[in-house]
Amino acid sequence: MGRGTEGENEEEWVEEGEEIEEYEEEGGSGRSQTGAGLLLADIEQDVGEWTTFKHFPVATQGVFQTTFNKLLDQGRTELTVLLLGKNGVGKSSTVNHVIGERKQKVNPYGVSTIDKPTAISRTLGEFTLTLIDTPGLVIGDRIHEATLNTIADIAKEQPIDVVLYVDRLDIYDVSALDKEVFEEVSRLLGAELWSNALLVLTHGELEPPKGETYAEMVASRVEGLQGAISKYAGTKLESAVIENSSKCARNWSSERVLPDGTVALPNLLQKIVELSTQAQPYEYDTRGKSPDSKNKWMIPLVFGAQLLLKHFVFDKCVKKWDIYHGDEWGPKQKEYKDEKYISKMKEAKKEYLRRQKLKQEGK
Ligand SMILES: Nc1nc2c(ncn2[C@@H]2O[C@H](COP(=O)(O)OP(=O)(O)OP(=O)(O)O)[C@@H](O)[C@H]2O)c(=O)[nH]1
Ligand SMILES: [Mg+2]
Repeated sequence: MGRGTEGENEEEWVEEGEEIEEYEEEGGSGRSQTGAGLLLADIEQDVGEWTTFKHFPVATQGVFQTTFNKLLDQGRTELTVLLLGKNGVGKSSTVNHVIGERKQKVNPYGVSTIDKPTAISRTLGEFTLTLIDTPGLVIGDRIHEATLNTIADIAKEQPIDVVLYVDRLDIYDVSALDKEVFEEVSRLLGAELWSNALLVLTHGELEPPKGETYAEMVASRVEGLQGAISKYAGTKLESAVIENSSKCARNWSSERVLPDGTVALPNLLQKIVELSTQAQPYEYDTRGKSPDSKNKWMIPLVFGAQLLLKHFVFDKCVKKWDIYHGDEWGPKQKEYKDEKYISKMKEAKKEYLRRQKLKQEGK
């Protein structure tokens, strides 16, 4: 195993703490289509042949081809993957890593740009892979709802096969902000999104703390996030670790390998494809999710339930109450049992009827 950039036509890596360089587009495959042929007005799309594919290590190319062929055998010619996560966790770096181009702007950690979501599609033979990169989900210490709403708009028109929920491996706790992110994602996009989600942990080339193995360190980070997300997802998300740095250790085939020997990129792609064959694509369904229309669809149901409740429960209770306790003139009324009172009432009624009769006879 070695280190360095040989073997791949590497993107220029923006290491943490480095100055942001003016972003330059990689020559070659992509044609930027800003404004034309967009999925939506507020997303940029870049579509092109995957000409840089040949720059991947040969072994990686083999895994990608075999994996895409599996989908083609099932009649699937496209795979759409959306990346989601807080700011600076490595979403754009992961996009660049997977397509093998320095396409998406990568910022030093802590410096965020509120960009539009960008869809990058690369076609290899009959197969097209689309990656949708999104801006970070947090502004200051608040959730960036506008990003989530834009994602909802995208997913209304473009079914998403797999969502990559990206976070960093080298953070050891699940914060209150993380929990808020999971809650808001579930509220605004619908908890069903998690059925299509894979947990992706960047910064995978990490030394475990003393007394812990690499596998234990990864497991504890994964379990922490899985636990917090499962409150909404109902299940534990599958996970994959990735190292986006070009300085990562490599195997004999020049592929980046994690400290536990996992060949990171092919492993990520295989997990993505596996998940895409297990779950129906995620499509945003407006019912009950947007704050404006939230629960409106329930109104007729609630009205129906109220009618049934009145008919089967409330009316019956009132009737029962009347039978046992009597209403104003019911059988349990005190006066009702008073013989004198009853005969007095009877007399009054007789007198009333007699007068009515006389009135009718004109007397
Ligand atoms: N060492 C290492 N650095 C990484 C890795 N992934 C990303 N980085 C660095 O982390 C910083 C942020 O990466 P980005 O890809 O811009 O993160 P992002 O999630 O797209 O950020 P926003 O778009 O601002 O939300 C950059 O300095 C990257 O170079 C990784 O796997 N390993
Ligand atoms: Mg980014």
